[in-house]
Amino acid sequence: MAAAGVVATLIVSPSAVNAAEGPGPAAPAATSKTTPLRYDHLPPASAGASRFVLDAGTWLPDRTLTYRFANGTADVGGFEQRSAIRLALDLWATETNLSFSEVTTGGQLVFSFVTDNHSDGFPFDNQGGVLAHGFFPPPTNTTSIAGDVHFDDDETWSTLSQSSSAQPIDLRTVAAHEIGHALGLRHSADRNALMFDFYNGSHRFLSADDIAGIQAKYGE
Ligand SMILES: [Ca+2]
Ligand SMILES: [Ca+2]
Ligand SMILES: [Zn+2]
Ligand SMILES: [Zn+2]
Repeated sequence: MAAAGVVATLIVSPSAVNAAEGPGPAAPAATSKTTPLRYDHLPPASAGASRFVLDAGTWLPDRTLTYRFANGTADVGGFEQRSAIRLALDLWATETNLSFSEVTTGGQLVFSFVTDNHSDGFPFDNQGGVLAHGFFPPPTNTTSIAGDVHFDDDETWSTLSQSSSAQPIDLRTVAAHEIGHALGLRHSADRNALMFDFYNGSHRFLSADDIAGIQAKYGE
């Protein structure tokens, strides 16, 4: 976790940072619980894009990445929530030559549940709206926050499959999307991709576009 006061780079360009921090025209309002919700503050794929978009960050040459659970949510049991996140990691590991190893201190990908302002410059917004966020790898982020995933604990989290964007929110799906960012994928322009920017219920698989993206970055 970053020290208090550190403003991390969740997104790359200054214009994108401004869009994330203010109610800019590019940020659609998605406050109804029955309409798609934004996974995170990251901007959509730029106009003209048609598929996955790679961030410059990468964990290479590392191929075995470490992860840690910093805390949990009270919404579901500890075993179930950890399993959901491990299954989300496995989605990506299956399609690449990356593997993930759990650690109890440190860790490249650190998962935590937080609310409101949690000292990284990207405060959460109560229930609805933004669900989570994930931080790109180095060198996009040069502090330990690189690779970390924060879940908004003002959402009601579930480990059961969900057919809409209504509460509760499918932890496995949101974790899988944010892990995509933590590995260096930006939002895809492909509406069928897990890495499309809106959550509309469970998406517990990688689409062809997601697989093409992660393999473009890390190989098969
Ligand atoms: Ca980290
Ligand atoms: Ca929220
Ligand atoms: Zn996202
Ligand atoms: Zn955060």
